[in-house]
Amino acid sequence: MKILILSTPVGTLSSGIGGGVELTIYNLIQEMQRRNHLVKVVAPKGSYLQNADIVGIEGNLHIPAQTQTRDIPTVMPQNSVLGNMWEYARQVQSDYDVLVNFAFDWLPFYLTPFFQSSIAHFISMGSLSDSLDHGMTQTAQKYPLNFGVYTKSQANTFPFANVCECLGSGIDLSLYQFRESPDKKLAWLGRIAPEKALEDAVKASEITQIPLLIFGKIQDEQYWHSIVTQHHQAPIEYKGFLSTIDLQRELGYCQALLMTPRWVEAFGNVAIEALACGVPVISYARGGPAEIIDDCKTGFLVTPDSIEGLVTAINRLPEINRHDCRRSAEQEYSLTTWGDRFELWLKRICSE
Ligand code: HBI
Repeated sequence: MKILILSTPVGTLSSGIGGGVELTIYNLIQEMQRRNHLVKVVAPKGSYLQNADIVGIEGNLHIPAQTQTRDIPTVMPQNSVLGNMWEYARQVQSDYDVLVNFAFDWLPFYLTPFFQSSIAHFISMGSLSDSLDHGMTQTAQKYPLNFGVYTKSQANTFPFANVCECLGSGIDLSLYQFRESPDKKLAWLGRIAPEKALEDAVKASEITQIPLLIFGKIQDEQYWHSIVTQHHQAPIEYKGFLSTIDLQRELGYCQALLMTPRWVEAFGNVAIEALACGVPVISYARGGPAEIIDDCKTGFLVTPDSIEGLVTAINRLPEINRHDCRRSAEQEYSLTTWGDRFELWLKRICSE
């Protein structure tokens, strides 16, 4: 197949602003190229990914949807990079068998019937706004095969849940080293922004006095600053936004990964990255992580927003066998298994 991937308009690829979508797009390129498909990516100018053929497009970035309230109207910034990306796609569409949209924005859904080429929509988050839900639902009614999501719990946040193809996720397991014996420290990993509720993990670290290593892009400076000032006693250490190789090396020495999503996390790639290193995952029982963690076997599912629940789970970590964590990543989340599902989904859309 000849595949054109259209990225998220909130940031350049490799900036970290795109969160899990950046990893998903990177993995999709690798996996489809490995299967001898031709892959090209359209993304905001300045984007970079290893061995990817990227067309950089000028224009203004979009506001991240998760920072807005549900009732926001559809907004198109002046000289929108998304508008320019889809104008490019319109011009070249006949060179491709399928376009894969990763933007969580109204425009690509609205444009679908205007294009001759098939457009596969990969939805990267749970429902965030009524206007976008409406736009997506209208397109889903016309193109019921064309909506891919990570998980069932993510799909269930949308009115068109019944037509969503649950594709899960996957990582290149060869990049992650299993580590048997950890140091006495915990990890938190992700975009540092309010919907990820880092403050809960910091409070758990304060109570247990176990050092917490924090990895990820500081997306909301003010939010980060408020955490640091309110918890200056907490044994936390910010490690920055690391490459996969460096991240997995540090992550592997942790007793567990804490996941504290305030929202319905669509998947939680960080969970399978931890499992791949043999690191158990303790998470609020909501969204993607609740479908990834095998409770009491590869980690613990905790009552959402309960700090004491996190602390109780941390004290139960000796019950977990770290080999079970690595094994579950190998069985469920290899790149090839995920690539098979994604390729099949695209082939079905091409042949419709
Ligand atoms: N917000 N408006 C908008 N558009 C996106 O494509 C988008 C977003 N917020 C976050 C996001 N995409 C993804 O990177 C998430 O997976 C983090």
